[in-house]
Amino acid sequence: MLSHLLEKGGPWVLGLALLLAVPPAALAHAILVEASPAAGSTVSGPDLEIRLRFNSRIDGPRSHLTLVPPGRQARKLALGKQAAPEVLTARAGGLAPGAYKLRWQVLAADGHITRGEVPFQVK
Ligand SMILES: [Cu+2]
Repeated sequence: MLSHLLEKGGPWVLGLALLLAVPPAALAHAILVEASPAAGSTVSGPDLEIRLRFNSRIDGPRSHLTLVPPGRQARKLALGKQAAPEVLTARAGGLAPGAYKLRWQVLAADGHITRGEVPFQVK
């Protein structure tokens, strides 16, 4: 099909095809665009639904969410089934009031790993 298009459209179609096939790498890194809980927010415990949305597809099985409770050891969270390719969800229970950090490390579709932290409070 592509060769057929190339015969008709010539170099212009080839240029477009290359543009679509090779997005700039910088755009394909996973960047967090939406977090629940939001960074700096205060949420009610003790149970928490976590949802992170990124700007690109995430390889769920090779991505990690870790919760750092106040003054205690970080715990790895089990990820829920991905509702969408760019969304990660998890559930945390039994959260005492205090300052928490949600650490994320994700593998994007372009093979690059990015990580970050979302600080929030539980009341
Ligand atoms: Cu990348």
